[in-house]
Amino acid sequence: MTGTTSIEWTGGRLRYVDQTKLPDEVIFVETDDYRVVARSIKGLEIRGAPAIGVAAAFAVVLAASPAGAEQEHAKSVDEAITHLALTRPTAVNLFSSLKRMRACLSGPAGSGTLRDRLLIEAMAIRQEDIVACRRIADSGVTLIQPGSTLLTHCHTGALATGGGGTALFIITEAHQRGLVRRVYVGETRPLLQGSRLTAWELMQHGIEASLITDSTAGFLMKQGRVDAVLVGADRITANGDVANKIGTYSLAVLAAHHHIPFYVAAPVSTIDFDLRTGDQIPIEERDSREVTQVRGVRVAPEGVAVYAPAFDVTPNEFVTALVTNAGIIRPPFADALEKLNQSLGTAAIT
Ligand code: RUB
Repeated sequence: MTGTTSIEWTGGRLRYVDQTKLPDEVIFVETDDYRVVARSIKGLEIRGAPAIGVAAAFAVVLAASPAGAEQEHAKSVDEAITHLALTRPTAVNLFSSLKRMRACLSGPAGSGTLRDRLLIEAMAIRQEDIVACRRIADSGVTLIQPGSTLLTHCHTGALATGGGGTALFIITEAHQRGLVRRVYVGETRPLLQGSRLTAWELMQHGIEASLITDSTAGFLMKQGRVDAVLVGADRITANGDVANKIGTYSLAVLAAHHHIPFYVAAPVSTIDFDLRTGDQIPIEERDSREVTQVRGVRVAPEGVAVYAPAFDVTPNEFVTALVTNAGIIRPPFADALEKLNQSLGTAAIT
């Protein structure tokens, strides 16, 4: 699972790894039904902001099944887009992908069938993500000092994207260049993406990794055992505020207190230029059982009240730099992102 194809189009069907079963089992789901993909996104079988965007794009293609008239396709594609948009609210990649897929409905006459246009667009979204991940890794690695001990949170590797990953791709690239001494991985309660996915992926790469409980991070930093923190993002607003997995904000505050650089790696497709600040980002709340149970075993009293936001927002003042496929962006973020947005109007960044 360290390759670059966690989501594959197999000529009419979508094939992907069920991430909820990892690391115990590597189970592939193969389907030609967009509703199955939507369920998989909601249930975190497919997760990670860019991967959600790529999977949703291919799910829309599935809605235009080969049989049936062009007009019926348009109707079911419209329904599929509406259905998929309701799966997860925070990662903006879902919505930007769906917007691009919707634009195919009004493609120029003579430009192939609707299904052809949708497939070309979905392939383009995935290809852009592959290239974006590569660029993020190449830029990000320049920030890593030789002999570094790094801390990361949640999972930002190949499984979370259409390509090689974001923050975790920087880490594996830095390791290949001999720059990384050790990686600390926060387990990422409640759904354990850190322990189940990141620790597993790092071990597959042969990288020295130590798993910590999320609450260990502060003590680790106080002991001088972290040289840099690297995380991904689910949505970055026009002022550089960052929504990412719950627990990211705590790490950012701790890193600032200990004068440790805090880097956020994400493709430009994760930036929502339409939102001014992180306060405007919709934060998903998850089912209380994800907190009261660990893999189906109850670990809290029956009936206890739960608050379970899946993400938090880190204010831009705690972010040292954003590592994107358009390069490394440093404060003041509002100005830098405004310039980037303007340049996007004139040249496509892949
Ligand atoms: C995933 C998560 C990841 C981001 C960033 O949350 O918060 O850190 O998606 O990933 P969930 P990337 O597991 O709830 O989907 O850096 O690859 O964009």
